[in-house]
Amino acid sequence: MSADRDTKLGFATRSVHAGYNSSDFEGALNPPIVMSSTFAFDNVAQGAGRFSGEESGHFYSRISNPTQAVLETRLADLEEGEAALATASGMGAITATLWTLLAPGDQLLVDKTVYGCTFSFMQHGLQKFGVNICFADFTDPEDIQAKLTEQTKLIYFETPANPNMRVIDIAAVTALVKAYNPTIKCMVDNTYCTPALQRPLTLGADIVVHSATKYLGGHGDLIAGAVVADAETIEQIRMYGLKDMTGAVIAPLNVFLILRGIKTLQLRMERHCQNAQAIADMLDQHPDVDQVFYPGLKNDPWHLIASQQMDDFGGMIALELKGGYEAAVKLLNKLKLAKLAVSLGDAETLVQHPASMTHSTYTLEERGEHGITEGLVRISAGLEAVEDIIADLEQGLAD
Ligand code: 7XF
Repeated sequence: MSADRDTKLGFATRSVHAGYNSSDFEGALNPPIVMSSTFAFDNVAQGAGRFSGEESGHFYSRISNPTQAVLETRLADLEEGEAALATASGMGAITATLWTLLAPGDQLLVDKTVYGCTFSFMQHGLQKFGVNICFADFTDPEDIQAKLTEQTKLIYFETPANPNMRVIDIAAVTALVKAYNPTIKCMVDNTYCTPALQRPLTLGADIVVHSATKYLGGHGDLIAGAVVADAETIEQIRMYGLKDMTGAVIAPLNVFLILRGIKTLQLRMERHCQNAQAIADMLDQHPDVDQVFYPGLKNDPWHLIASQQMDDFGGMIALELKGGYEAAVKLLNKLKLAKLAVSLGDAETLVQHPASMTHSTYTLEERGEHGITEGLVRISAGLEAVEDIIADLEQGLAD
Protein backbone atom coordinates (compact mmCIF):
# COMPACT_ATOMS: atom_id res chain seq x y z
CA MET A 1 0.00 0.00 0.00
CA SER A 2 1.15 3.52 -0.57
CA ALA A 3 1.87 6.17 2.01
CA ASP A 4 -1.09 8.19 0.74
CA ARG A 5 -3.73 8.92 3.34
CA ASP A 6 -6.87 6.92 2.85
CA THR A 7 -9.35 7.47 5.62
CA LYS A 8 -11.61 4.79 4.17
CA LEU A 9 -9.28 2.16 5.58
CA GLY A 10 -10.00 0.92 9.09
CA PHE A 11 -8.27 2.38 12.14
CA ALA A 12 -6.28 -0.81 12.76
CA THR A 13 -5.09 -0.86 9.13
CA ARG A 14 -3.98 2.75 9.30
CA SER A 15 -2.25 2.11 12.64
CA VAL A 16 -0.05 -0.44 10.86
CA HIS A 17 0.48 1.27 7.50
CA ALA A 18 -0.24 5.00 7.42
CA GLY A 19 2.68 7.24 6.55
CA TYR A 20 5.03 4.49 5.47
CA ASN A 21 5.83 3.10 2.07
CA SER A 22 8.42 0.31 2.24
CA SER A 23 9.45 1.03 -1.38
CA ASP A 24 10.92 4.32 -0.17
CA PHE A 25 13.39 2.39 2.03
CA GLU A 26 14.58 -0.52 -0.12
CA GLY A 27 11.61 -2.64 0.89
CA ALA A 28 12.32 -2.51 4.64
CA LEU A 29 9.09 -3.61 6.32
CA ASN A 30 9.82 -1.30 9.24
CA PRO A 31 11.00 2.30 8.92
CA PRO A 32 14.76 2.64 9.38
CA ILE A 33 15.93 4.57 12.43
CA VAL A 34 17.73 7.45 10.76
CA MET A 35 20.42 8.44 13.26
CA SER A 36 21.64 11.59 11.59
CA SER A 37 21.72 15.00 13.18
CA THR A 38 22.35 16.78 9.87
CA PHE A 39 21.60 16.25 6.18
CA ALA A 40 24.10 17.07 3.42
CA PHE A 41 23.10 19.46 0.62
CA ASP A 42 23.99 18.99 -3.05
CA ASN A 43 24.86 22.66 -3.33
CA VAL A 44 24.46 26.05 -1.59
CA ALA A 45 21.20 26.86 -3.38
CA GLN A 46 19.62 23.65 -2.10
CA GLY A 47 20.77 24.35 1.45
CA ALA A 48 19.45 27.91 1.31
CA GLY A 49 16.14 26.66 -0.13
CA ARG A 50 15.68 24.16 2.67
CA PHE A 51 16.42 26.77 5.33
CA SER A 52 14.01 29.26 3.78
CA GLY A 53 11.32 26.61 3.39
CA GLU A 54 11.15 27.13 -0.37
CA GLU A 55 12.44 23.61 -0.93
CA SER A 56 11.17 20.58 0.96
CA GLY A 57 13.62 18.17 2.58
CA HIS A 58 15.36 17.55 5.86
CA PHE A 59 18.30 19.69 6.92
CA TYR A 60 18.76 19.31 10.68
CA SER A 61 17.08 16.87 13.08
CA ARG A 62 15.99 19.57 15.53
CA ILE A 63 13.45 20.46 12.82
CA SER A 64 12.65 17.16 11.09
CA ASN A 65 13.95 13.67 10.46
CA PRO A 66 12.79 10.90 8.07
CA THR A 67 11.87 8.43 10.84
CA GLN A 68 10.01 11.15 12.75
CA ALA A 69 8.14 12.12 9.58
CA VAL A 70 6.63 8.62 9.35
CA LEU A 71 5.28 8.86 12.90
CA GLU A 72 3.94 12.36 12.29
CA THR A 73 2.03 11.28 9.19
CA ARG A 74 0.65 8.26 11.03
CA LEU A 75 -0.50 10.29 14.05
CA ALA A 76 -2.13 12.95 11.88
CA ASP A 77 -3.97 10.21 10.02
CA LEU A 78 -5.20 8.46 13.19
CA GLU A 79 -6.34 11.71 14.82
CA GLU A 80 -7.94 12.81 11.52
CA GLY A 81 -5.87 15.99 11.49
CA GLU A 82 -3.85 17.59 8.72
CA ALA A 83 -0.40 17.41 10.28
CA ALA A 84 1.46 16.37 13.41
CA LEU A 85 4.65 17.08 15.31
CA ALA A 86 6.38 14.48 17.48
CA THR A 87 8.28 15.79 20.51
CA ALA A 88 10.62 14.61 23.25
CA SER A 89 7.86 14.45 25.87
CA GLY A 90 4.22 15.27 26.46
CA MET A 91 5.37 18.37 28.32
CA GLY A 92 7.52 19.22 25.29
CA ALA A 93 4.40 19.07 23.10
CA ILE A 94 2.31 21.18 25.50
CA THR A 95 4.97 23.81 26.15
CA ALA A 96 6.06 24.12 22.49
CA THR A 97 2.43 24.64 21.49
CA LEU A 98 1.53 27.17 24.18
CA TRP A 99 4.78 29.17 23.78
CA THR A 100 4.00 29.41 20.07
CA LEU A 101 0.36 30.41 20.27
CA LEU A 102 0.22 32.70 23.32
CA ALA A 103 1.59 36.19 23.97
CA PRO A 104 1.58 38.52 27.01
CA GLY A 105 -1.91 39.87 27.64
CA ASP A 106 -3.67 36.79 26.22
CA GLN A 107 -6.02 34.81 28.40
CA LEU A 108 -5.62 31.01 28.54
CA LEU A 109 -8.83 29.40 29.82
CA VAL A 110 -8.21 25.97 31.35
CA ASP A 111 -10.40 23.29 32.86
CA LYS A 112 -9.98 23.05 36.60
CA THR A 113 -8.38 19.59 36.59
CA VAL A 114 -5.34 18.90 34.45
CA TYR A 115 -2.15 16.84 34.86
CA GLY A 116 0.11 18.28 37.59
CA CYS A 117 3.00 19.54 35.43
CA THR A 118 0.60 21.02 32.85
CA PHE A 119 -0.99 22.96 35.72
CA SER A 120 2.39 23.95 37.08
CA PHE A 121 3.65 25.14 33.66
CA MET A 122 0.56 27.31 33.23
CA GLN A 123 0.02 28.57 36.76
CA HIS A 124 3.58 28.88 37.94
CA GLY A 125 5.36 29.26 34.56
CA LEU A 126 3.45 30.92 31.71
CA GLN A 127 1.76 33.36 34.08
CA LYS A 128 5.16 34.86 34.94
CA PHE A 129 5.49 35.83 31.28
CA GLY A 130 2.28 37.84 31.20
CA VAL A 131 -0.23 35.23 30.03
CA ASN A 132 -3.37 35.39 32.12
CA ILE A 133 -4.37 31.88 33.27
CA CYS A 134 -8.02 31.45 34.18
CA PHE A 135 -9.61 28.22 35.40
CA ALA A 136 -13.23 27.18 34.85
CA ASP A 137 -15.25 24.04 35.48
CA PHE A 138 -15.55 22.81 31.89
CA THR A 139 -18.39 20.46 32.85
CA ASP A 140 -20.43 23.61 33.49
CA PRO A 141 -21.16 25.67 30.32
CA GLU A 142 -22.23 28.68 32.40
CA ASP A 143 -18.87 28.80 34.14
CA ILE A 144 -17.04 28.75 30.77
CA GLN A 145 -19.36 31.44 29.38
CA ALA A 146 -18.77 33.64 32.42
CA LYS A 147 -14.98 33.42 32.09
CA LEU A 148 -14.54 33.99 28.34
CA THR A 149 -13.18 37.47 27.60
CA GLU A 150 -12.04 39.44 24.57
CA GLN A 151 -8.50 38.40 25.51
CA THR A 152 -9.26 34.67 25.47
CA LYS A 153 -6.90 33.16 22.91
CA LEU A 154 -6.98 29.48 23.71
CA ILE A 155 -8.92 27.01 25.83
CA TYR A 156 -7.34 23.82 27.18
CA PHE A 157 -8.72 20.63 28.70
CA GLU A 158 -8.23 16.90 29.19
CA THR A 159 -11.05 14.39 28.92
CA PRO A 160 -11.27 12.21 30.91
CA ALA A 161 -9.32 14.49 33.20
CA ASN A 162 -6.23 13.29 35.03
CA PRO A 163 -6.67 12.17 37.82
CA ASN A 164 -10.36 12.35 38.76
CA MET A 165 -11.99 11.19 35.50
CA ARG A 166 -14.29 14.18 34.94
CA VAL A 167 -15.51 13.93 31.35
CA ILE A 168 -15.89 17.09 29.27
CA ASP A 169 -18.30 17.30 26.35
CA ILE A 170 -15.88 18.20 23.54
CA ALA A 171 -18.55 19.09 20.95
CA ALA A 172 -20.58 21.22 23.38
CA VAL A 173 -17.59 23.11 24.84
CA THR A 174 -15.94 23.83 21.48
CA ALA A 175 -19.29 24.97 19.99
CA LEU A 176 -19.89 27.32 22.92
CA VAL A 177 -16.39 28.82 22.66
CA LYS A 178 -16.52 29.19 18.85
CA ALA A 179 -19.93 30.87 19.10
CA TYR A 180 -18.36 33.44 21.45
CA ASN A 181 -15.32 33.98 19.20
CA PRO A 182 -14.45 31.65 16.32
CA THR A 183 -10.74 32.61 16.46
CA ILE A 184 -10.25 31.07 19.93
CA LYS A 185 -8.24 27.84 19.59
CA CYS A 186 -9.58 24.75 21.38
CA MET A 187 -6.83 22.41 22.57
CA VAL A 188 -7.50 18.93 23.98
CA ASP A 189 -5.07 16.57 25.71
CA ASN A 190 -6.10 13.16 24.33
CA THR A 191 -3.54 11.11 26.27
CA TYR A 192 -6.10 9.12 28.28
CA CYS A 193 -8.06 7.98 25.22
CA THR A 194 -5.71 7.99 22.23
CA PRO A 195 -7.33 8.25 18.79
CA ALA A 196 -8.35 4.60 19.15
CA LEU A 197 -11.12 5.77 21.53
CA GLN A 198 -11.69 9.47 20.86
CA ARG A 199 -10.86 11.93 18.05
CA PRO A 200 -11.32 15.48 19.37
CA LEU A 201 -10.56 17.14 16.00
CA THR A 202 -13.72 15.54 14.57
CA LEU A 203 -15.74 17.00 17.47
CA GLY A 204 -14.69 20.64 17.05
CA ALA A 205 -11.24 20.88 18.64
CA ASP A 206 -8.39 22.61 16.75
CA ILE A 207 -5.36 21.07 18.45
CA VAL A 208 -4.73 17.69 20.09
CA VAL A 209 -1.75 16.97 22.33
CA HIS A 210 -0.45 13.68 23.67
CA SER A 211 1.92 12.26 26.13
CA ALA A 212 3.06 9.45 23.79
CA THR A 213 4.86 8.05 26.84
CA LYS A 214 1.54 6.42 27.71
CA TYR A 215 -0.75 4.31 25.50
CA LEU A 216 0.77 5.34 22.15
CA GLY A 217 4.18 3.93 23.11
CA GLY A 218 2.35 1.45 25.29
CA HIS A 219 5.25 -0.34 26.92
CA GLY A 220 6.62 2.07 29.52
CA ASP A 221 10.02 2.26 27.87
CA LEU A 222 10.21 5.84 26.59
CA ILE A 223 9.19 9.48 27.11
CA ALA A 224 7.62 11.28 24.13
CA GLY A 225 4.81 13.58 23.03
CA ALA A 226 2.91 14.81 20.00
CA VAL A 227 0.74 17.65 18.70
CA VAL A 228 -1.83 17.26 15.90
CA ALA A 229 -3.51 20.24 14.19
CA ASP A 230 -3.85 22.00 10.84
CA ALA A 231 -0.67 22.11 8.77
CA GLU A 232 -0.08 25.85 9.28
CA THR A 233 -0.28 25.63 13.08
CA ILE A 234 2.01 22.59 13.15
CA GLU A 235 4.53 24.42 10.97
CA GLN A 236 4.47 27.38 13.37
CA ILE A 237 4.95 25.13 16.41
CA ARG A 238 7.76 23.23 14.68
CA MET A 239 9.61 26.36 13.55
CA TYR A 240 9.13 28.37 16.75
CA GLY A 241 8.04 26.43 19.85
CA LEU A 242 10.12 23.40 19.00
CA LYS A 243 13.06 24.76 17.00
CA ASP A 244 13.70 27.96 18.96
CA MET A 245 11.94 27.88 22.31
CA THR A 246 12.04 24.36 23.76
CA GLY A 247 14.30 22.25 21.53
CA ALA A 248 12.17 19.32 22.78
CA VAL A 249 13.20 17.07 19.90
CA ILE A 250 12.28 13.38 19.89
CA ALA A 251 15.06 10.81 19.40
CA PRO A 252 14.72 8.57 16.30
CA LEU A 253 14.89 5.39 18.40
CA ASN A 254 11.89 6.55 20.43
CA VAL A 255 10.04 7.34 17.20
CA PHE A 256 10.63 3.77 16.07
CA LEU A 257 9.37 2.35 19.37
CA ILE A 258 6.20 4.45 19.20
CA LEU A 259 5.56 3.37 15.61
CA ARG A 260 5.90 -0.22 16.82
CA GLY A 261 3.58 0.46 19.75
CA ILE A 262 0.93 2.07 17.58
CA LYS A 263 0.65 -1.08 15.44
CA THR A 264 -1.07 -2.78 18.39
CA LEU A 265 -2.80 0.32 19.78
CA GLN A 266 -6.36 -0.73 19.04
CA LEU A 267 -5.80 -4.28 20.29
CA ARG A 268 -4.23 -3.04 23.50
CA MET A 269 -6.90 -0.39 24.10
CA GLU A 270 -9.60 -3.06 23.79
CA ARG A 271 -7.99 -5.09 26.56
CA HIS A 272 -7.20 -2.04 28.73
CA CYS A 273 -10.89 -1.07 28.50
CA GLN A 274 -12.19 -4.58 29.24
CA ASN A 275 -9.91 -4.92 32.26
CA ALA A 276 -10.74 -1.44 33.57
CA GLN A 277 -14.48 -2.12 33.28
CA ALA A 278 -14.17 -5.38 35.24
CA ILE A 279 -12.00 -3.70 37.91
CA ALA A 280 -14.41 -0.76 38.21
CA ASP A 281 -17.39 -3.13 38.50
CA MET A 282 -15.65 -5.02 41.32
CA LEU A 283 -14.62 -1.84 43.17
CA ASP A 284 -18.11 -0.38 42.78
CA GLN A 285 -19.52 -3.34 44.73
CA HIS A 286 -16.78 -3.44 47.37
CA PRO A 287 -17.90 -2.50 50.90
CA ASP A 288 -14.72 -0.51 51.69
CA VAL A 289 -14.94 1.66 48.57
CA ASP A 290 -16.72 4.98 48.88
CA GLN A 291 -16.74 6.04 45.23
CA VAL A 292 -15.42 4.79 41.91
CA PHE A 293 -14.76 7.24 39.07
CA TYR A 294 -15.03 5.37 35.78
CA PRO A 295 -17.26 6.55 32.92
CA GLY A 296 -18.09 2.95 32.00
CA LEU A 297 -20.15 2.61 35.20
CA LYS A 298 -23.82 3.28 34.51
CA ASN A 299 -24.07 5.32 37.71
CA ASP A 300 -21.13 7.56 36.75
CA PRO A 301 -22.26 11.16 36.18
CA TRP A 302 -20.33 11.28 32.90
CA HIS A 303 -21.54 7.93 31.52
CA LEU A 304 -23.84 9.43 28.89
CA ILE A 305 -21.38 11.99 27.50
CA ALA A 306 -18.60 9.39 27.49
CA SER A 307 -20.85 6.92 25.60
CA GLN A 308 -21.39 9.58 22.95
CA GLN A 309 -17.88 10.87 22.41
CA MET A 310 -15.71 7.84 23.26
CA ASP A 311 -15.70 4.47 21.47
CA ASP A 312 -15.08 2.76 24.82
CA PHE A 313 -14.49 3.97 28.37
CA GLY A 314 -10.71 3.74 28.64
CA GLY A 315 -8.21 2.06 30.91
CA MET A 316 -8.05 4.60 33.75
CA ILE A 317 -9.96 4.45 37.03
CA ALA A 318 -9.94 6.58 40.18
CA LEU A 319 -11.41 5.73 43.55
CA GLU A 320 -11.98 6.99 47.07
CA LEU A 321 -11.99 4.57 49.98
CA LYS A 322 -14.32 4.94 52.96
CA GLY A 323 -11.22 5.09 55.17
CA GLY A 324 -9.87 8.13 53.25
CA TYR A 325 -6.15 8.90 53.02
CA GLU A 326 -4.99 6.28 55.58
CA ALA A 327 -6.91 3.50 53.84
CA ALA A 328 -5.53 4.63 50.47
CA VAL A 329 -1.93 4.44 51.73
CA LYS A 330 -2.60 1.01 53.24
CA LEU A 331 -4.02 -0.30 49.95
CA LEU A 332 -1.17 1.11 47.86
CA ASN A 333 1.46 -0.37 50.17
CA LYS A 334 -0.20 -3.81 50.18
CA LEU A 335 -0.54 -4.37 46.43
CA LYS A 336 1.76 -7.03 45.02
CA LEU A 337 1.02 -7.48 41.31
CA ALA A 338 0.06 -3.86 40.60
CA LYS A 339 3.11 -1.62 40.65
CA LEU A 340 3.17 1.52 42.76
CA ALA A 341 4.31 3.91 40.03
CA VAL A 342 3.25 7.04 38.19
CA SER A 343 2.64 7.03 34.42
CA LEU A 344 -0.12 5.07 32.72
CA GLY A 345 -1.00 3.06 29.66
CA ASP A 346 1.62 0.38 30.19
CA ALA A 347 1.20 -3.41 30.03
CA GLU A 348 1.69 -3.46 33.83
CA THR A 349 -1.15 -2.32 36.09
CA LEU A 350 0.07 0.87 37.78
CA VAL A 351 -1.38 2.48 40.90
CA GLN A 352 -0.47 5.81 42.44
CA HIS A 353 -1.54 8.52 44.86
CA PRO A 354 -2.17 11.75 42.84
CA ALA A 355 -2.08 14.18 45.78
CA SER A 356 1.49 13.21 46.73
CA MET A 357 2.73 12.15 43.30
CA THR A 358 1.40 13.27 39.86
CA HIS A 359 -0.51 16.26 41.26
CA SER A 360 1.88 17.28 44.04
CA THR A 361 2.73 20.31 41.85
CA TYR A 362 -0.59 21.80 43.04
CA THR A 363 -0.39 23.21 46.56
CA LEU A 364 -2.73 21.64 49.12
CA GLU A 365 -5.00 24.66 48.75
CA GLU A 366 -4.94 24.43 44.94
CA ARG A 367 -5.79 20.72 45.08
CA GLY A 368 -8.80 21.61 47.21
CA GLU A 369 -9.96 24.23 44.70
CA HIS A 370 -9.34 21.97 41.72
CA GLY A 371 -11.11 18.85 43.03
CA ILE A 372 -8.08 16.64 43.66
CA THR A 373 -8.80 14.99 46.99
CA GLU A 374 -6.15 13.72 49.40
CA GLY A 375 -7.62 10.19 49.51
CA LEU A 376 -7.87 9.66 45.74
CA VAL A 377 -6.19 6.54 44.30
CA ARG A 378 -5.54 6.19 40.57
CA ILE A 379 -5.33 2.89 38.70
CA SER A 380 -4.03 2.36 35.18
CA ALA A 381 -5.47 -1.04 34.25
CA GLY A 382 -2.75 -3.13 32.63
CA LEU A 383 -2.90 -6.02 30.20
CA GLU A 384 -2.52 -8.83 32.75
CA ALA A 385 -5.25 -11.47 33.24
CA VAL A 386 -7.99 -9.43 34.85
CA GLU A 387 -8.73 -12.04 37.53
CA ASP A 388 -5.15 -11.63 38.77
CA ILE A 389 -5.47 -7.83 38.96
CA ILE A 390 -8.79 -8.14 40.78
CA ALA A 391 -7.38 -10.73 43.22
CA ASP A 392 -4.49 -8.37 43.99
CA LEU A 393 -6.86 -5.46 44.64
CA GLU A 394 -9.08 -7.66 46.82
CA GLN A 395 -6.14 -8.79 48.98
CA GLY A 396 -5.00 -5.15 49.19
CA LEU A 397 -8.41 -4.05 50.41
CA ALA A 398 -8.82 -6.94 52.88
CA ASP A 399 -8.12 -6.12 56.55
O1 7XF B 1 5.95 14.70 29.48
P1 7XF B 1 5.16 13.45 29.63
O2 7XF B 1 5.33 12.53 28.45
O3 7XF B 1 5.37 12.79 30.95
O4 7XF B 1 3.61 13.86 29.52
C1 7XF B 1 2.99 14.83 30.31
C2 7XF B 1 1.53 14.53 30.41
C3 7XF B 1 0.65 15.23 29.63
N1 7XF B 1 -0.68 15.00 29.67
C4 7XF B 1 -1.19 14.07 30.47
C5 7XF B 1 -2.66 13.85 30.50
C6 7XF B 1 -0.34 13.32 31.29
O5 7XF B 1 -0.88 12.39 32.08
C7 7XF B 1 1.05 13.54 31.25
C8 7XF B 1 1.99 12.77 32.09
N2 7XF B 1 1.39 12.14 33.18
C9 7XF B 1 2.07 11.13 33.98
C10 7XF B 1 1.03 10.62 35.00
O6 7XF B 1 -0.04 11.23 35.15
O7 7XF B 1 1.29 9.58 35.59
C11 7XF B 1 3.33 11.68 34.55
C12 7XF B 1 3.94 11.06 35.71
S1 7XF B 1 4.50 12.26 36.92
